[in-house]
Amino acid sequence: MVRHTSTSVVTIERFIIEQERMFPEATGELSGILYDMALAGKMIANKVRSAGLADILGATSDTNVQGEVQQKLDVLSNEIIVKAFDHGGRICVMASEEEEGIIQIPDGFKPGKYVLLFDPLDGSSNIDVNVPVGTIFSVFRKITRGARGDLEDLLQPGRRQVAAGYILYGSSTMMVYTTGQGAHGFTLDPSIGEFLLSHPNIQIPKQARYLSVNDAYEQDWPEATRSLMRCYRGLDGQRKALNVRYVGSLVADFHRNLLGGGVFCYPAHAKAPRGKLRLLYEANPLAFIAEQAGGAATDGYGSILDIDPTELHQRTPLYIGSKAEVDLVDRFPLPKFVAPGVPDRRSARPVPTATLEA
Ligand code: AFP
Repeated sequence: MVRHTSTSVVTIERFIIEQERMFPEATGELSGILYDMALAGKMIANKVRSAGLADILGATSDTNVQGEVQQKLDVLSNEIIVKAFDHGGRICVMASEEEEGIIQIPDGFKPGKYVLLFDPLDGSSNIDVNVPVGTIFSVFRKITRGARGDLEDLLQPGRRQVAAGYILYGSSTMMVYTTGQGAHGFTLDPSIGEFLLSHPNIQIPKQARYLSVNDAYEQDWPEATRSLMRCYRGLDGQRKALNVRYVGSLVADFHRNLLGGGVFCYPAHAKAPRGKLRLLYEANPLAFIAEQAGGAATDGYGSILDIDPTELHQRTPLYIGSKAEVDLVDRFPLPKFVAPGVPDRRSARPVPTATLEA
């Protein structure tokens, strides 16, 4: 048995290689995607850390496809990730929360067999006040036949993800990812510029401590949502109240609940009938990690991972975290909010379980 000392640290590279060896047929391409994401994360961390110094704070005049004002760091982070992946021959098509359409691999570069979706800098409205932000990513296998990837490759149910993760730019920078073999966390050691294994095989505590929800929307919630929140807060006299913690930066809220036990809720409400968060860039990847850590994620009607997406920027209500807390949602029959013209489809197709490599 290897005794871990200060000189026998496990770098993210070593960990990925060791996981890859469990799959003799692995080509190393998925591992390459994870390294590239770790590298992009380090570059973004560097920009986030020096944001106040480099005069790159504040909003640009551009708005993204969701109609939100883009921060300069969103634009930079988006560019960093696109450039980290557009030439490596591993990815055939990408989609970003910050871009309206699909992102094709430029002519002259070979498209690969994987598909990447990402939110380059989630929670960016928090940057100006020095609150943690994060990058979230999701990887699928290409399913269409052409050399290039297309929309169909990007619109797959989350259950088909082969890898997903996030990078949290907090008091330290951490990367948490899964390839379907557990969820593992790595902390960036800035003195050597390496992500080191710090949280192997994360298990979300069964006993939840935290409730994360923005209850400024309470007036717009349907009655069932109000009752659910009263239950979480112990106001119905049935259980002990959860502590309320809400950063307003999904990665930070999710990460705290993943390590400490809890549930994050972003319900649908009258003014946001499908919620706010995006299925492909936020809910799916975090749901994959939550399930791998023994937790769960639902939109109130079924597992997030079984939703068959119809649009790139589709939104979804989200309840995610410790399993017992997420299961509680089923006891409160939430009214079905479906945007006009958008069928609310669950995948009827059987989907393969994620493995490290095809
Ligand atoms: P921004 O990227 O605009 O800051 O939005 C962050 C976010 O998508 C997610 O990270 C938060 O959990 C959620 O929105 C907060 O939304 P509310 O301000 O409506 O609570």
